[in-house]
Amino acid sequence: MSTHRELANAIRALSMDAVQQANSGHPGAPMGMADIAEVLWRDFLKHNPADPQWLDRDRFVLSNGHASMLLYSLLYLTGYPLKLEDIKHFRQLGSHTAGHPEHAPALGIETTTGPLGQGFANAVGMALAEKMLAAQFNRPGFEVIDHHTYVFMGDGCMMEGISHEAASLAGTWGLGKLIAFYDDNSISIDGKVRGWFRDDTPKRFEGYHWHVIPNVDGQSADAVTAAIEAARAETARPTLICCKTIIGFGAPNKQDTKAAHGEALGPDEVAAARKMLGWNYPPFEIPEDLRRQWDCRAKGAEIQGRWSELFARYRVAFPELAVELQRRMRGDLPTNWRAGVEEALNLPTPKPQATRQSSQAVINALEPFVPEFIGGSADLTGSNNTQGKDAKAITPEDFTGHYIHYGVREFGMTAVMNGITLHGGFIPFGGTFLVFSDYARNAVRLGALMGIRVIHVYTHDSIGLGEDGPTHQPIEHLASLRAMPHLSLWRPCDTAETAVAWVAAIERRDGPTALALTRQALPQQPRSAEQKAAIRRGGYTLIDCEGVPQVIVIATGSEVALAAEAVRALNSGGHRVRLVSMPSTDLFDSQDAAYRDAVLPPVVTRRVAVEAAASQSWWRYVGSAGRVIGLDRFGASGKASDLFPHFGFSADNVARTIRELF
Ligand SMILES: Cc1ncc(C[n+]2csc(CCOP(=O)(O)OP(=O)(O)O)c2C)c(N)n1
Ligand SMILES: [Mg+2]
Repeated sequence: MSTHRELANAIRALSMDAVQQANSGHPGAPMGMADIAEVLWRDFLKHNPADPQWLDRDRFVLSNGHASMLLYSLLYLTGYPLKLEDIKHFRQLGSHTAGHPEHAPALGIETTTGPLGQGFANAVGMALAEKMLAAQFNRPGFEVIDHHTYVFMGDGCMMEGISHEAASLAGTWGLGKLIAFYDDNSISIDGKVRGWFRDDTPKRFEGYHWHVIPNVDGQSADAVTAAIEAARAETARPTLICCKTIIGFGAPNKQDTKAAHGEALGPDEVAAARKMLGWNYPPFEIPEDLRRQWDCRAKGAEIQGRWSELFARYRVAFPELAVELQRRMRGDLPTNWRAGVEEALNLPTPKPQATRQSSQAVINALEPFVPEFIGGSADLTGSNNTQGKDAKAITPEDFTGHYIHYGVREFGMTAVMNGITLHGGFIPFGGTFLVFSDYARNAVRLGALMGIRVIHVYTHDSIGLGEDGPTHQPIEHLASLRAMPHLSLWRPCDTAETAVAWVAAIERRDGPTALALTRQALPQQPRSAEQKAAIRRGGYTLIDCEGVPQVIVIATGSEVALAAEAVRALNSGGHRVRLVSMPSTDLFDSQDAAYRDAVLPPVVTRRVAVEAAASQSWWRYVGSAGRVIGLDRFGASGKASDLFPHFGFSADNVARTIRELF
């Protein structure tokens, strides 16, 4: 039997060798946290490396994602499908061992981390999902959902503001199965953190109602073991284990300095570290007997086997619940989903309605069909219209609800939603004002990068929100969200388009969707069945003319109605103008060329786009001969009905602009 230290040194050796070979990466945190990781992964973590996606596994998140070699070492050593070859190709193009961990559930990488603090918030989302799923599916004697979420975080995660949002939520909810390890090594990139980070972190987390275990020697396997046992014994509160560690532990000349943080140690220091650690093996070589002791597959199979027996009995006792749980964890939609879609697409639309209210109606229509819905808002429930009529909110005492009051925490909400989706079993959506999507933006981006289903409900989508003024009026947000790869954005013009947007968002399994919705009422546009079906293509002809159009007008959301007024007037005066409604540019762009050219015939070069937002999105559609009626300045405080004409958003101005092109 090897000592804990010998086993941990396998992580240190792999990490410093891989970083040295790549001549790039971060050896310090993996070497400093190796002792903690060894104890957690070998003695406590409930996992089966042979089945990385077993639904009741413990979740592990490396929030200090720069320590990626720590995770890769653990995955390789414990027997996940990650190979030694992958580790030798650390940070090389096309390898599984990217610079920072990239979501790969089949390999055991639970989430993409690197932007500090967000992994921690993802972990809070995962722990919340576990608790909600357990509340919905466990039955007395059948704890089929019963796992912990462990997260490693460094000084950087602690300094980031999002750690406040996420920790505050976790403490409020009492997520007793969330266990965080703080790598308290007093070093960040610029050096000793004392000059820029003196928080009393234990007191801070006690203030959030966490169970805090301070002053743990992170280099002592015994101390770490005792701390994890104490953390697991606490079931009512999340636990923070504050571990004092030495960055780069084992590298004699660089440990405990910023030099160990983010660059290869260099051949001399790597050799010196081998000596200090007593590691007498060549690079990338782990002696067989250490490999054997690290391999967690046999133990994992046994633990999973016990769960499978429990689940088999659950399946007999509660056959419907068992099938439903498995469906939800796969992310498949319910078998009667089409019936829900029919309801949503055929909502009565008698009168003008704000699209945020249309969205509410769609949520109400879909909610009985989609039990995995978990709605929410960053304290704007009444404005975002995100709470379904039968969706009761979760509370610290009752996690069976389908709605989350996230409080005023847009970034935290968004990263928590990512965590919920990553855990599985839910389709989260959360609301705020479009202008505050900026606060949440990097979490939206990570959701897009990971390709996960999360729905962002952004209301008050233009100057149309009126009196709250330019601080609240989004301008560049639509363009900037459209610039984000793999995010699907919808800006519907009425109830019919809003319903299609929601259905598309829910059916889009491999990426997030943002819905930009109005505060103010919009008229309902008449459509043929064919036009209705074409909404799903992202852009379609809403009003056509006889023959080849002289001018094509493209509009979105609240500007469709005023463009329609202008186009109808011109056409009845004998002109030939086509109106294209373009609620989703990304979906339109993904259509085949024949469809796109049918909607926007290349011969028609006289084009006008109308959107009460930054013009940047539209030049590629209207071309250099075209016009954009947009808003390339900040808005103003005033009534929406005054602001729209003031900034040129009127049927008259649209008609005038079209006429200029005849
Ligand atoms: C949001 C964000 N800002 C900045 C960075 C760049 N960065 C990577 S590591 C790091 C310092 C982190 O310090 P710490 O968490 O203490 O890590 P340690 O040096 O102890 O490994 C910074 C600033 C980042 N990855 N994410
Ligand atoms: Mg540090």
